[in-house]
Amino acid sequence: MATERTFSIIKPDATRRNLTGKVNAVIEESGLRIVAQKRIHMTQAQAEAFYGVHAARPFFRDLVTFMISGPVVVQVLEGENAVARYRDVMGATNPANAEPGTIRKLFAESIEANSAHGSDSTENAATEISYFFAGTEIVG
Ligand code: IDP
Ligand code: MG
Repeated sequence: MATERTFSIIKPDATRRNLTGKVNAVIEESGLRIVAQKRIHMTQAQAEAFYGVHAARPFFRDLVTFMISGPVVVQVLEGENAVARYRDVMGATNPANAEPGTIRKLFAESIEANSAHGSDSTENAATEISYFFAGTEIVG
């Protein structure tokens, strides 16, 4: 299996509750490496563009409002099969359906305020990483 990179966001519900370190501990204990990381406050335009694929979904406006409600931590994670592995480490979108020990089961407040984002394909990972990071900011 190849070494991959995936894109992660620690969402505003988690930064608000001072959980950045606890989320990062779950990531690192899974074996994934945090090879880039910064704390930012997304603009509305950034959040709308990032979640543009969901523009037609009924929850889109609320999701954008939530994502700009406070700071987030954007990250690049690296490891074997990182895209699929981080999806497993995060758990199901709805924390009620997430496996024990996953970030969303441990920390999420709701299906919307679910503490973490992770790319769903290697193609989307590359797009999402380049949206927030310059190549020189990623240090394996
Ligand atoms: P994912 O984050 O597990 O990939 P997506 O379906 O891509 O889930 O949805 C993106 C984000 O939109 C979710 O992480 C969550 O914050 C929010 N979301 C998804 N479904 C719902 C919903 O039914 N109600 C409210 N928010 C939702
Ligand atoms: Mg998704």
